[in-house]
Amino acid sequence: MKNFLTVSMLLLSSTVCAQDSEQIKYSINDSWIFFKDATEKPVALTEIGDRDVEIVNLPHTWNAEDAIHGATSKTEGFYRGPAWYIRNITVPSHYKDKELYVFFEGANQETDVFVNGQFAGNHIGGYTRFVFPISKFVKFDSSRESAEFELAVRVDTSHNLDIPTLQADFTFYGGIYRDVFLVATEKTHFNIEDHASNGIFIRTPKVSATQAELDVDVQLMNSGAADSKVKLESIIYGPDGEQVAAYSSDHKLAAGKVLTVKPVIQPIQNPALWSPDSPSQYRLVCKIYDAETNRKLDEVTNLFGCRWFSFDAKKGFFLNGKHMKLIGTNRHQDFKGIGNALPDYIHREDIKKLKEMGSNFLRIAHYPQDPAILELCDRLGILTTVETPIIDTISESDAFKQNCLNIQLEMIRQNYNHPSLIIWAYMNEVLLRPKYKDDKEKQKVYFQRVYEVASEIEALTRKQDPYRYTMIPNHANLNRYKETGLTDLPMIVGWNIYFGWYGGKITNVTSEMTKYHNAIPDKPIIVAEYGASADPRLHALAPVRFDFTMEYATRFHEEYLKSLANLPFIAGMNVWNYADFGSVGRVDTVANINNKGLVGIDRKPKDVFYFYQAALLKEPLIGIAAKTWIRRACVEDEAGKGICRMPVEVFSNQKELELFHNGISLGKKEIGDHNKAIWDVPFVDGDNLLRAISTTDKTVEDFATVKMDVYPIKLSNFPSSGLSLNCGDYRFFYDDQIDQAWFPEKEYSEGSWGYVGGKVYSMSPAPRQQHGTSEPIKGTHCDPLYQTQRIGIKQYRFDVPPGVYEVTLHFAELTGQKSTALPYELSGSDDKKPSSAKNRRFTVNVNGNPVIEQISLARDYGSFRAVKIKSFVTAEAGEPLILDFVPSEEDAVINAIELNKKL
Ligand code: GCB
Ligand code: CA
Repeated sequence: MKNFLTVSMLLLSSTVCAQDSEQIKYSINDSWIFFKDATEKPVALTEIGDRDVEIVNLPHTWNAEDAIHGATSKTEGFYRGPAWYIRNITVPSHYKDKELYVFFEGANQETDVFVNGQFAGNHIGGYTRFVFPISKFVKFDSSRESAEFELAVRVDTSHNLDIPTLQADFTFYGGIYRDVFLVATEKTHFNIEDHASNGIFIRTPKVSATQAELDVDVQLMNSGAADSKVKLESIIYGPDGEQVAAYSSDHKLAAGKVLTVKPVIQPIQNPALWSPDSPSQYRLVCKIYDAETNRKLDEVTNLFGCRWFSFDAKKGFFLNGKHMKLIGTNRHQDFKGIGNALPDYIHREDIKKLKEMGSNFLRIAHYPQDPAILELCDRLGILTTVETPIIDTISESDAFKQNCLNIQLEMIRQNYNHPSLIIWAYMNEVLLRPKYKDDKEKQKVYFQRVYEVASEIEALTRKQDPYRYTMIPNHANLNRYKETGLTDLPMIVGWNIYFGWYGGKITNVTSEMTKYHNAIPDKPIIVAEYGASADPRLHALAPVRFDFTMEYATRFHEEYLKSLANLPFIAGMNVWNYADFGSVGRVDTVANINNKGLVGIDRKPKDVFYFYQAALLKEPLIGIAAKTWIRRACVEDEAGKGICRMPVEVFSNQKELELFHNGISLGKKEIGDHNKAIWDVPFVDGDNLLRAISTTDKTVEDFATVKMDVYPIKLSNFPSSGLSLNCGDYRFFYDDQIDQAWFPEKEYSEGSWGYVGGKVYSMSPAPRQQHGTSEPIKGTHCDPLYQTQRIGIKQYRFDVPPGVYEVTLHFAELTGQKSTALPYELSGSDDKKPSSAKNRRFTVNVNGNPVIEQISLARDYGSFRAVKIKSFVTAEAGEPLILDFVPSEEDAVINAIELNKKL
């Protein structure tokens, strides 16, 4: 251990005596009776009657299933409303001398708690913790060993104009979706009633390499009816577990009161500094003893770190005097199939993954998350910013403002001691959808109100915590935020930018951000969001903006990382988002999912994850991008050779790599721009094993297996996989549910196969996507196949050997009434006017015989619905298979085709 404090150090011997007591805290997550019901009065277990109940364990959300509609609708069936959780709790009789609490880590969004039918408390806000004392509602009978009580919890997610979040691009899963605990303390204890904190607030106002000053508030609470005298012990342990110092003080506590004391703590000499590379944590253990009996009444441990940091508008971020570019991601808190009701294991795994990716920064957005998140960031060394969920818009009511302030205060009090936490943020893109578009005067008043609410939150935050920074993250509308004053208020301005995704170009990032910096030259900037969607099922060799391919997302991030890392005034940057997340109301290639994650909602890495890992991680690493695209279809390069060359990108932080394909070396390559090397791999039909190896520093390798369906140019040898063709599209599609690879269409050429005539369907005027539609398609999970279409198709021709063939034609009418407007639109809106479907009618003849006659997609199936029609044809020797599309009204269309040989 470093320098011991000798002057004020007391040698305390805390011999444990039999009656010693600490708070008892255990989860009460299991076996709750759950039902949806609007009643406001608590229902007793005996009164449940024939209600439709379920027995559930916490964490729980009632939206795990209805948040995922597949592609049936945008928000239809998504339950927002009240529901009840009820269970019985049994405690030992001696708890009658204790103070009982029920402690919630989070329930979305308004909660009322009743004990034995009596109201115990109400909490507003879906993302912060809360605690209610409940002793007075529990009846103890000393003749019995135990006491029982009924806990009834009403949770309500109804849209409430007074409660943030009002609207946002993520799913508002309802329920008690984090742990709930029963807490039993002695009558004298640390005050957990201060916004569900643990009653101890540690500040490190002045830290240097030689010394760290501590300023600690300890809140002692006497819940009893009599005054008490206590001794407070505060012991500091170093990162190595050795005791650094210990202090003791005596206090008198008035009955029913809280006393805040500041133990005199000497500065820590030569502190082990906390940083991402070396996240050394100190431990402050506080104990309360009964002054007379010396019985221990309570004990609480807090970890803290010694570090200092600053943001400079020109030079960026400094930690412990050293410059550091903050690079990382944002994170939402949901997971595939379980909504936001995550076991802590997943929270921890996420932070571990972020560390494995090499990131040093996390924006916990758009709301405070499970305690496990900050705990692990502290321990693994990831700097963080956390914020309250005031998003897109505000209500002008005083109740709304009050709720915002209260949630901000809860967030601060509950997360006060984390060394990883450096920024308190609030209000994400709050001017995205300003009200009163058509009444400029009224709008001005609204903007003033936004400013007023923001300035009160800012003042509260600075007062609560003078040693951290504040931030407001805005969308890329520089002038609007500047004019409203929202860029003046916080200490850091955050910008959420999507140049090259929703609009603009990725190559403009440098010039745009330079403009932003020059406009507000004295404010530190964090690019709090940037990202592009990627559906792991979609791939393209020449990707374009807004096409949802894995390859476009990789290009996007390569460009952003290069641009932003080179701008000294950008202090930090956070990818939007670490993982794909649920967003009821969003429609992209996967309905109800925002897929801008570096990993999927199931946490499977995408190519971009490996790109960042190679760029950021110090430990030797190789990541073959191909391993995320495990099943493909392609056409052989040369007739009869059975080989199809495709580029394979390999990311690495090593100098040189060698790639092997099915055991054969494809040569060594130097890692170039964007931490990668590219090989042209001669894929063969069936399994292709790729192995990349580097022996520069030490041996590192990575493997990938790609299963390829190589389609012959001439069908004389008809492939056993059949042909699966995605029409009107240049993208490869992989149906991961049934492991089927779809090849983008190709044009017919003599002796081969493909389409004749028609063009790629695109909407006019073209919205963000340059071809097809992004409307969800009903009746399929393969939306991208049906969202794209060849229109005006004349013919599909296959020069096949004789046999019986199965032809499956896939259609969807892409005109007509769309689903309801998005609750969230980033910049303006796509065409939302009701439009009627084209009344197209056409016949498909195969070798002259109609297999589909006078089909009208709109009339027979409706718009935006997948239609699959299968039929059989015989091709005689020397006879090709020709599908003629004959329109009677409007153009004929085709969205995808499958061809298989049966006999
Ligand atoms: C934003 C929002 C975020 C969205 C994101 C997107 O600017 O802050 O909530 O999810 O854009 O993906 O459009
Ligand atoms: Ca298609």
